[in-house]
Amino acid sequence: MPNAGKSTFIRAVSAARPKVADYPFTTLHPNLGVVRVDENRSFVIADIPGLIEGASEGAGLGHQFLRHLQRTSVLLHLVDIAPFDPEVNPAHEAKAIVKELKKYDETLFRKPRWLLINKIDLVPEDEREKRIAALLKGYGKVDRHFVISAISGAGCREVTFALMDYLEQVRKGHAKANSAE
Ligand SMILES: Nc1nc2c(ncn2[C@@H]2O[C@H](COP(=O)(O)OP(=O)(O)OP(=O)(O)O)[C@@H](O)[C@H]2O)c(=O)[nH]1
Ligand SMILES: [Mg+2]
Repeated sequence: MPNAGKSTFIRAVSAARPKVADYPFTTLHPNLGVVRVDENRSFVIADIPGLIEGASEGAGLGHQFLRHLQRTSVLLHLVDIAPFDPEVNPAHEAKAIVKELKKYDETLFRKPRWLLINKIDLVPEDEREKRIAALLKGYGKVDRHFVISAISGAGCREVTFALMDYLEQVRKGHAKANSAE
């Protein structure tokens, strides 16, 4: 979704410096960043414009860039766990995006997808467990999930290490980058 913190995340884990702002559709083009986990191990990450409901029919911008994701090994779905509007249900929003992805391209839908539950810093500590559980329940099946604060960097290194390990498995042929292949 727009405003979920995708550009903030790529800034946290790479040297890429895309614009970050508190309004939707800040990112208009994909940004690439190199994530270096140590001296000899790195991978490339792409930040794309946010998707919205109706994207597969042309609403918003994100669909124009989904084709750039065809060759990626894993998708990261950034979800804002603390939307500004308390009426907004993060699980509903997130599922709507997954539906768009499926409508747009089944093979993207079937790619490994990790859920990054972002903006945890905005949730009071005593509510975190409950809100995370509700999001996971509402979202449905997910390969892996991480709880992060892209703005403070909390939890972000764990994501990059897990990604690096996973990509090394993919490169060795031990894991599938795309279950449709
Ligand atoms: N409190 C808090 N704010 C965050 C976090 N991550 C991002 N933000 C804020 O959320 C707003 C949107 O962040 P962006 O990184 O621009 O979001 P985006 O997903 O790239 O948005 P689009 O490019 O419009 O699709 C900015 O005001 C960020 O500072 C976080 O972990 N915690
Ligand atoms: Mg952005």
